[in-house]
Amino acid sequence: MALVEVKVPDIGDSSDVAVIELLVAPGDTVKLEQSLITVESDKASMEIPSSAAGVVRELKVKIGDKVSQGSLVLLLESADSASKPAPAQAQQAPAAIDTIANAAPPAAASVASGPVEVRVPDIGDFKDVAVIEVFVQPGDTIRVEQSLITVESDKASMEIPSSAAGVVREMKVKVGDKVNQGDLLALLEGAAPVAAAPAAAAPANAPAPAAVSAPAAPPLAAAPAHEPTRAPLGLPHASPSVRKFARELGVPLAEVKGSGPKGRITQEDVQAFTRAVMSGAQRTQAQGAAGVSGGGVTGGGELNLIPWPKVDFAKFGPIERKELSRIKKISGANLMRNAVMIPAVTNHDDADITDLEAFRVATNKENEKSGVKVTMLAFLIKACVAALKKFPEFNSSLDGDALVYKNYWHIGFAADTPNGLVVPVIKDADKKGVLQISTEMSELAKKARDGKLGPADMSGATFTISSLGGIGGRYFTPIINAPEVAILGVCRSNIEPVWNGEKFKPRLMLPLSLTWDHRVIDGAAAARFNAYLGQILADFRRVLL
Ligand code: CAO
Repeated sequence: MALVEVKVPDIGDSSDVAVIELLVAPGDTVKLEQSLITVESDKASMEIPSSAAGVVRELKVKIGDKVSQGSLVLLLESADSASKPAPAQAQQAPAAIDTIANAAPPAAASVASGPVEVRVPDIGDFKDVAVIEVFVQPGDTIRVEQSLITVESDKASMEIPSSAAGVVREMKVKVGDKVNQGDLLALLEGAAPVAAAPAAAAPANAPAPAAVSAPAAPPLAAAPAHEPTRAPLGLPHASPSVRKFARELGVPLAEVKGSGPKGRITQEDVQAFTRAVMSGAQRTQAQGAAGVSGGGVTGGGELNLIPWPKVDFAKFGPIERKELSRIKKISGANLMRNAVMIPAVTNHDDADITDLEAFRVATNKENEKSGVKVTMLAFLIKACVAALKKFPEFNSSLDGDALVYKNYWHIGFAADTPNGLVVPVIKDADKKGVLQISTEMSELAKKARDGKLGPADMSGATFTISSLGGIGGRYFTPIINAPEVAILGVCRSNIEPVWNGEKFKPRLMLPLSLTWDHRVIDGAAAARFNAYLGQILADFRRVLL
């Protein structure tokens, strides 16, 4: 067990930058390159990554401290005695961020006549950074250096300023686009020439750079057509990791009150906001607009819910309070939205899987040596693909007044983990055999239990199956995983007496519960889907038809 000093790596010209956030505490296990602290200069927020993996023994900085390259951040107990003070890769990250923050961009070509192109300046090593906010719109008059957009990587958020002044004729990017150096951002009219470029970036919500080194600030080219519709620096004040956290929870950051220095929004603020919304104590603006506020439905469609009951449980007996896991917080917010917003109906049915179960048992016997074990869920995935192909609206999503039919069949399956429910996805299940699906399922289920699923493992599902068959139960009403439009719940199969026209025969029956979105699917279609699924499971050769 070696003790490793983790220091601030090369952060370029920035020195004496303020520590505004501590992202780890003594006792935490950190991975190589995991963000340890957030620092803020007058140009950018940046997260300082760890140069080694291990357990934090002691933090050597606190909020408000000023740090520079070489400042000791923390002491780490590293299992790897060969740990170097700072692997090259880890050293690079903040340096690159600094490049973004300070590089003088090759500003757009600036000519007085005709539209002027404003492009993304030099943003160092960063590629494909996401546009998370657009501050201006066509018709806005902007000054040189005025922030046009905010981009965000996983380590920094930064505002991209305009290299010229003028009236915005056209914005060439929108929220969600990925941009790189040189990409066209906007066309300006009546723009004045610019001698040199402004600084490349300013931190989200930080004060605007006081002065630009090179250019003689050009005069505003024209009288304003109208002022921009929002303050250019109105972006909520939060670090990239807090922004990411808020996005995962679906929390509108602009509505969260920051309790950190200078009103900065912390992770705790986002959690408190989520708790308040979940408990009904607070509404988001979107909920307000949608009329979701609580209990019974009034004539106008407003849900006038009474507040969530607040009970002092300790009055009745001993209690213990435990924070919900991160997964539960995220899935809770999603489940809540899906339960409230989707007019969902559930059909229950049974499928005769007597022959299929015999085939499954025989297959497992044959494959004993290969180590691939097939459970009923793998057959169900394959059977659902066949049913989804026959009833394509079950494999669609609502987009306003239109339905988007997907010509790919990615099946999600709910997996129970110590930290809560996750839904890994078997991609292109139509192209895979039951053995391959079983292999992928067990790999994904293991990753889920180990907390190692990445976003790619859990995205893109077109339909979801939630199987409680290994545990028990009879029927249940699963909640649709929006934007999907249906979900199949499966419980434990039982031997039951089934009338064959002459006598009762013992058959293995599998309980199916199909929940569907009534805006997209009708009851008759749902009954047909279940019946067809039952036919396939009763005679799996139908999958080939
Ligand atoms: N009927 C009877 N037995 C069943 C069955 C069914 N429908 N489905 C599975 N089984 C059996 C399996 O054959 C296996 O038996 P053996 O141990 O004798 O071989 C046993 O139950 C355990 O199966 P499993 O659960 O490990 O495997 P699976 O492929 O069925 O499911 C997974 C995998 C990851 C989906 C499951 O482990 C899981 O997490 N299920 C919970 C999902 C959940 O929480 N859903 C609720 C969502 S709503 O809150």
